[in-house]
Amino acid sequence: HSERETKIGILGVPFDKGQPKVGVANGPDAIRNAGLVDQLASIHKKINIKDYGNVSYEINEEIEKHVPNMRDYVHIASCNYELSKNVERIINDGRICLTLGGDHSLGIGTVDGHIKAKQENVCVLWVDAHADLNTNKTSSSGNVHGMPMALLASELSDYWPYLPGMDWQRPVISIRNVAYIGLRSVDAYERLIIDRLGITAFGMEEVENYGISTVVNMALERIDPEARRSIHVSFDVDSLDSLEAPSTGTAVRGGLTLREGVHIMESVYKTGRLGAMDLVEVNPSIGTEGDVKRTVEAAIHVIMAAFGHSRKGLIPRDAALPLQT
Ligand code: 6HN
Ligand code: MN
Ligand code: MN
Ligand code: MN
Repeated sequence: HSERETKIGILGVPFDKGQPKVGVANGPDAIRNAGLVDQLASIHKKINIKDYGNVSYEINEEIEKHVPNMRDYVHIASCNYELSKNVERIINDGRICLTLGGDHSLGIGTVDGHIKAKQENVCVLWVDAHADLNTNKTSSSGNVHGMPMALLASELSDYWPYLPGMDWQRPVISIRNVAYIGLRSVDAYERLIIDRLGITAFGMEEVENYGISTVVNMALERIDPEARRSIHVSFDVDSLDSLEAPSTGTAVRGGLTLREGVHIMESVYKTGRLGAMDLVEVNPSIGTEGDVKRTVEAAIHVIMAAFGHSRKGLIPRDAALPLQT
C-alpha cells in the first residue's frame, strides 16, 4: 500500500446516440461535478491529473446515414472517430485514459484508440450486466450500445456489412483477449457467440461460485497469460446491482455489489498495467435525486479504486509519527 506515480487523463464523452433514453449525455458532468478530480487528487501526492474536457465531433455529411438496424449510425461513426484519436493521444501523452460516458457505444472508440496507442498489446475486461455483442443482424433493439464488443472482435468481422465511415475502425482485438465480468442479461445470439467462440465470461453465477477475487484473477490469467498487456477496463455502471446504481438506462437487478466493483478495480490497479478505463451509462435523468447521487458516488468509488485508493488507508511518504513528542 504505497504511493505510486500515476498520470491520469480524463476525457468526457457526452454521447447518448447509442441508446434511446435522454440524460446519459450528462453523465460526464455529473461525475465531474461530484468532485471527481479533487477526490482523485486526494489519493496521494504522486497522482497527476489532466482533464482534457469533452469530446466534440462534427457529423461527416459524406457518410451514408442509414445502416440497417443501427440507430443514429452517422453519429456513432463520427463521434467514435474523434474519440479514438483523443484516446490515442492521451495514452501517447503517457497517461492512463479515463473516459467518462456517455453510453457504451463509446467503447468502440476507446478500445480502438487504446489499441492504436499500444500497438495492439491490449486486453479488455468488459464489466457489464450485458455482453454488448450484438451485430446489426442479431440486435432486437437496433441500439448500438448493445453492439460495441461485436464491432471490436476480429473473429466477428465477417458478420458485419461494409460500414461506411468506419474504415478507421479495424476489428483488431481477438476475443481471446477479452473477458466479461458481471453478465446477467445476455441475448440468445450473444450467448451462442460466447459459447461457440469460447469467450471468457464470468457471469453472476461464477461470481457466486468462486468469489470476485478469484474471478478477476482467472479473467486476467485467461486474457493475458504472460501478464504483459495493457489492460482496458470498460466498466458499465449497470454491472452493479440496480440498488447500488439505479440511475442507468438498462438496469438489471441481481448484480455486483459496490464492494465487488471496487475489488475488481483494486485488483487491476495492483497489476500496474491499467492503460485505459471507461466508466459509462450513468444517466442523471433517471430516478430520484438520491438515486442519482448514489449512482454517481458508486461510479467515483470504482474509479478511485482503479487509481490506487486503498480501503486500508495509505501511509504518506516520509511520514513521521505525529504522536512522538
Ligand atoms: N449496455 N442486449 C440489449 C440490446 O439492446 O442489445 C441491451 C444492451 C445494453 C447495452 O448496457 O451497454
Ligand atoms: Mn454495456
Ligand atoms: Mn450494460
Ligand atoms: Mn436485445
